[in-house]
Amino acid sequence: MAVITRDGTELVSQHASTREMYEHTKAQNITTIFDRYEAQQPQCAFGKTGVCCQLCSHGPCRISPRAPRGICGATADTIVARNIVRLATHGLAAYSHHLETIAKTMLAAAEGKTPFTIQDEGKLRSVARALGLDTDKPTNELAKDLARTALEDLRKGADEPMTLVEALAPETRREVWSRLGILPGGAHSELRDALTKSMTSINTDPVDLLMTSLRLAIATGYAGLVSTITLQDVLLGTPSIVKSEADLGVVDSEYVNIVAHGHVPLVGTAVLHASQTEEMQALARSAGAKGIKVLGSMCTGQELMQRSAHSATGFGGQTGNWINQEYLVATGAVDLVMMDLNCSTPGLKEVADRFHTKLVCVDRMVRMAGVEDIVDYDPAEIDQQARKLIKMAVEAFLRRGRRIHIPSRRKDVVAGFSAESIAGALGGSLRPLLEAIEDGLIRGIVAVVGCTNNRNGHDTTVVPLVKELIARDILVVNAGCVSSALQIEGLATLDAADLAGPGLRAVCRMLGVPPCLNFGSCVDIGRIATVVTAIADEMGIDPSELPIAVSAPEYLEQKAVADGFFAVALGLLTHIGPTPPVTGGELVSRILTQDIEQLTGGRVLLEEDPLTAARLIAEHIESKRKA
Ligand code: XCC
Repeated sequence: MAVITRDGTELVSQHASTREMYEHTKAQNITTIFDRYEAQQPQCAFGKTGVCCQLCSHGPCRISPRAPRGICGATADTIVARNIVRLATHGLAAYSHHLETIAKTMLAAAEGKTPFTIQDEGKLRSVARALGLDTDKPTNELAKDLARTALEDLRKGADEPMTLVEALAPETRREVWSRLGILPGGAHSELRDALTKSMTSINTDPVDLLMTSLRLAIATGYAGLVSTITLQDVLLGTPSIVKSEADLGVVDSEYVNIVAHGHVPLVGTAVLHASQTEEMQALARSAGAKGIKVLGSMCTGQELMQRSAHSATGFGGQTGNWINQEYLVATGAVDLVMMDLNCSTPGLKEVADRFHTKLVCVDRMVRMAGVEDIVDYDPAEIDQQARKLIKMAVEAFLRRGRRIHIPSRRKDVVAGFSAESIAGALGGSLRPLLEAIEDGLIRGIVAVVGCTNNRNGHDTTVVPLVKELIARDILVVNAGCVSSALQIEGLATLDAADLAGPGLRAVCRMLGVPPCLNFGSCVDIGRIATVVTAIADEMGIDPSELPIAVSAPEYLEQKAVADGFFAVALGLLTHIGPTPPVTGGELVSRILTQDIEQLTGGRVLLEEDPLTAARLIAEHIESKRKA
């Protein structure tokens, strides 16, 4: 099977290595995502446009010209908006679990109850200052206060403003959100309210439901993105610029290969550290391996890569994004996959069953039918847990079959960008970057973020989109599964400056950075929001006035929906593809793509063609420059 791309060519994936592995799985009669995608065609047009309601036992109701209302009387717009709220709710719920896990680990670290220790004291003190905590306290006491502030914020009532929003959001934004009545309270209360509202016949006003989505998104921004990444930096270290590698060719058949797969980088980090001890290396050698490699996959992999300057050796590189997971296991050389939250697909089990690969759930939320190995992360036990996982991987290595097929491709990568590491590279401040934007050498910045999606072919939208943006002298900062796509296609190298327009190329050469700055995982959208806030502060304007836009060109799941609304709430043009299930609601579509700009300054751009999207984004950036 193949996806027929816009230019008429047949393509399942942008990446030669993934295509090679797809042919390899087909030859072995292994069914994978591209086959299942085809088997699902044609997909339901009602679901695709968002006008299917399955909430009550009268349903499913599907809106059509013949039946313009559901049995209860709900309109297409009500159904679409209610479905969207429910998607955003899922997103915030998963993010709040991530923050809670990190905050509890920080608390345990400060109490000496886990091997994790505070790695970035400077960041701890600066965020504590912003939150109004007593920074005269010793490090661990302050870390406890910070962790407790985050945990308390999660549990506040809906009518109690979030401390994280008050302290970390731009003042101009807080004014806008307060005026619109969408300043969120505690994340858990917001989740309860949104779930209640989106039940059968409680809140059927599409406009109010959209405002609820914005409210959830602001909670997501500060209880899911900004605070999670900030606490993660305090606990694991702030990224610094580092060289690494990406693509399936990083799998090395001579090593015990352990894959860190998901979003929450705690187990991955602990296993990476434990794998470097002589005891564990000797264990691997005694099994006949050269040693142990911890390989990155999806967002956890990006987190490990971003901080790999801190971890000396052992990080083996990034294998790819979520669509690659079955092909990664089908190399036959992956011994163990640590599945943290989220994006381990059920299809992975079927492929793993054809090989020796052990799948292990390492987060209490993650379970998969047929997977019996469970090592739920526990900060107090993580040392033993890491060793146990490595031992399981070595045992699996001993059962490895002969059917090994590893594509040879691997690309050099420059990663580790953060506000701090960029400022460090620029001599201590972001000013030189802002001057390059003011002078017009760089026209603006686009945050290209989020997942990858097979609807138009794997990574076949994000790669041409980014090439077109940099050719138009627009700096790209990237986070999420798109990062792997850009790394594999060589866009995270210094040489990629050759593909940029003359202005951006000159800046990249001068600073020695790629035209796409890797910020890491989708949680690192919080890092991007922090940089946007810092730039707006530095220039004394609101984020909505900056020549900045966001693009999630291959969004997949519910966290991305919450992220997208957050970007709109921040006042930014937000390109989203493939088209989300909103087009069945005329009013909802109009609000999201037009009217909302009057309220937040941001709006949604729906466009599936990458070159058209790049042109429209560039036009938006030019209009902001003029203003
Ligand atoms: Fe999942 Fe992050 Fe999306 Fe990738 S980017 S498909 S969520 S792994 Ni977050």
